[in-house]
Amino acid sequence: MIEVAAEPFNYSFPPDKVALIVIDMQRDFVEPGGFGESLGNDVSLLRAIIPTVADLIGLFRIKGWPVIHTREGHMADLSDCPPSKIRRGKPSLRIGDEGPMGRIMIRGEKGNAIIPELAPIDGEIVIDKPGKGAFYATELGEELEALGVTHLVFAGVTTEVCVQTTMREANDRGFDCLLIEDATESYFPEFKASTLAMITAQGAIVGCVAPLAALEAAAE
Ligand code: C5J
Repeated sequence: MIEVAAEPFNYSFPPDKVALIVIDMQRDFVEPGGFGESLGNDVSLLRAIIPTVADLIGLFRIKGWPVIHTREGHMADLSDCPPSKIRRGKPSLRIGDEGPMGRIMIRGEKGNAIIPELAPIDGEIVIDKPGKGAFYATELGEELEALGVTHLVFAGVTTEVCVQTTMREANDRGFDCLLIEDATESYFPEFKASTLAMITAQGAIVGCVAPLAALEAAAE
């Protein structure tokens, strides 16, 4: 077992049963001109974590531990996008509209791609998800079962939406979860802080939280 100094207590994982899930580090959320910015958000906040996420992915690759990437997006005919989702918010561009990086939040468009700095390499699983959670309407559960994974490490954006939704369901499904706090971010710093507190409250009700340095030190 590898033991990481974490909150609210140390997080232990078997190195042959761990995987990293990098949530939605895609152009639509992280780059100017995407869905995130169309909602009025400052994407520079999210861009700040890119080097840390890259280092985290690098650690998993060096160790030979699985890396799984997710992308939030919809089919071109929007048949997997509930009308309520299209109506939400007050974006300057709605889901499916033509934007500076192709149609907003549509699979296969430039904006839906994972940013080049964190691009998946051959053999890494990429999950296309229509919802906020990465288990809903995807093959993620089956992929994890096939890998024999019991422990999940999380990174990505946004902390309180897609990261938290996925981590909560992973926790319900019996995975032992760790969120890398400097490899996740929100457009709203106060929401990130609240989410970290919610996750670790009540004896890690959703999971543990640690900085990348703690995982790196433990994995040496
Ligand atoms: C959002 C996400 N915030 N990836 N998506 O709509 O968190």
